[in-house]
Amino acid sequence: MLQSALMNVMVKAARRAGRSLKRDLGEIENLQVSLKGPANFVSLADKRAEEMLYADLSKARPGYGFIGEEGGKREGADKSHTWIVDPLDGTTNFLHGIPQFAISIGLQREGVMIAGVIYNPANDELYTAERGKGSFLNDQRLRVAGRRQMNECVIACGLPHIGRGDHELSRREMTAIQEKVAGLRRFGAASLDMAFVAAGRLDGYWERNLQPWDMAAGQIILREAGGIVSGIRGDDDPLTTGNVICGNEFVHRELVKILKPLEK
Ligand code: 2AM
Ligand code: CA
Repeated sequence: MLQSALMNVMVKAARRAGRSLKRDLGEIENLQVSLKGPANFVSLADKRAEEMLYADLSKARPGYGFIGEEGGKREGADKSHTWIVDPLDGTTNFLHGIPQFAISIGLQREGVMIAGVIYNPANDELYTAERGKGSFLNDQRLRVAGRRQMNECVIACGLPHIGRGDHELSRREMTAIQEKVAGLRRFGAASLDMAFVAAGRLDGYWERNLQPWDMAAGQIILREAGGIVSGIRGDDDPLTTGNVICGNEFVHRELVKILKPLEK
């Protein structure tokens, strides 16, 4: 696959930070047995990965703004471009040695996502997309699944964490969806859930209370794979509302139909 200069920069940065996370994952597996656990170690791993990404991306594209989960917003001289970066999405999985986590890098120009990379270093799966050029998993072109019967669909969700979000609402949502679909899943890394929908592994996905860096890269990867992405209301922007529903056109519409009325 011929890669643009921009995609080269993003992929190289993701792979370097990914090598660091993968080394740290090995260490974490040893720390599980200690009483103190790996929590502090993970927080360092996370920060180290973000600093690597910031160093590589800002060196290659000086002046672009940078929004990262760990370091907050860093302004640059170029006001039209902003990186939106999660150095470690799926932190809880990583902490427990579960190999479902990723680095997520999105690039926004004038408020529109123009490129995205999601990389899981544990299994070396690299998802990429640029506006108008399609989505890829490694070298393979992606397309969302074509299912139109909800009872054949496998749908993923996210659940609010302890002390966050509306747990009662999430239970109502799960009950409503569970009764209509072939399978409900909860993987714990929003960026990869979106990438899985783009790859046709999942038919749809929804979650509330997310941050822009959880979804920025996923949004363009999904759209370039022919998927529909919105907030829970069906026509709102997930990066603004923090809520996301995605799937093919049919599944997206069905999920909105089921979930929207549950909001009070
Ligand atoms: P994170 O691992 O980078 O925090 C899991 O449902 C998804 O929710 C993950 O993508 C996770 O990203 C995200 N998330 C957002 N806010 C969170 C929080 N306060 N605690 C844990 N996960 C959170
Ligand atoms: Ca995240």
